[in-house]
Amino acid sequence: MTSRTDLSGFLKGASVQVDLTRVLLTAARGGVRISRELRRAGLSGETGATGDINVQGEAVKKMDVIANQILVEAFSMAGDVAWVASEEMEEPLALRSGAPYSVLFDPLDGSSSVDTGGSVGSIVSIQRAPHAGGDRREALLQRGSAQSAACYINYGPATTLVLTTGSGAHLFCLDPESEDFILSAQGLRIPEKGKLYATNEGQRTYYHLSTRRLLDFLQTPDRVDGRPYSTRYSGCLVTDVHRILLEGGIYLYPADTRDPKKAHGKLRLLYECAPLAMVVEQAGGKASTGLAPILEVQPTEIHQRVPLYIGSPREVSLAEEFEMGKR
Ligand code: AHM
Ligand code: MG
Repeated sequence: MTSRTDLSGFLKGASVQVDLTRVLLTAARGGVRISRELRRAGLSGETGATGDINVQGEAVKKMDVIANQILVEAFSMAGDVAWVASEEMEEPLALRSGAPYSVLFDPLDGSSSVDTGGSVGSIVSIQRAPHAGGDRREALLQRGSAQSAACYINYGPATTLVLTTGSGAHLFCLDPESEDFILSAQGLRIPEKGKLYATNEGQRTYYHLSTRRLLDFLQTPDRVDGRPYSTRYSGCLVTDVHRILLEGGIYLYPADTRDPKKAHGKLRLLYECAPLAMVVEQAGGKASTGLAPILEVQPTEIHQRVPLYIGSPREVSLAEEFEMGKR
């Protein structure tokens, strides 16, 4: 039998601080429980919508609520977590005064795919909590570059977890029997250039001219440059970014002209874009708003949205050139 390294053994071997290790293991255990619930959702009546609309103005799925409860409960019992903030909660929740970390998460990304058997994900950002606790909003509004760790879990044909603590990005697969995450690839490297792009092109009419010109470029044949690109879009950010991390290319959810209230696109900075940016950058990729690095954006609100261009360095730099009007 080949030797296996589980998540806990990996973090120990990598000399990750003990308290940060506990928080990451808590996130992973939450992911195992969510994975279990997802597999049973069709049998236990956990599909469909609750009828509620969340703080983002989006219909809440039953599995959104369950996944959120699982993570809030897990971090509540962890002891090392001062605050949690979630896509599904209007306000952050204070857990333990003086604890070293705050955790921000999207409990079930792409949840509209649950009822139709598509892949979904969880995204987790871990940042240092300020010593004195501080005002709840101020304390959590940290740049992505200040994150202590970030991870995502992709619930697909297999459940996979990719994490970083700032020393590379590492891939783990869930063993469904032992329910351990087993190291599958250490020090992931995203291809410098890819052949795929992921975006909701049905909304192209609403994209700014600069973005439409970028798409035109990606679609224009050029054998030497490897164009046209192919589209792969699942409707789940985690799944699409995971594919791009492994195969190269670019995911974009740009700003658009459709809804003045959402002039910055759809995706949330603190618990979607920043943690994915940390993971992808640790694998040698890039993440940008089109104008600036995602990790350098100073948040002003918990549920702040930003345009996102993420993936291989070549394609993200190209997208920046279009969005900055250099091409
Ligand atoms: P969610 O967190 O409410 O699921 O929203 C985020 C999702 C992403 O996973 C996905 O890439 C995007 O929204 C899809 O949006 P659209 O339907 O506009 O393409
Ligand atoms: Mg999401």
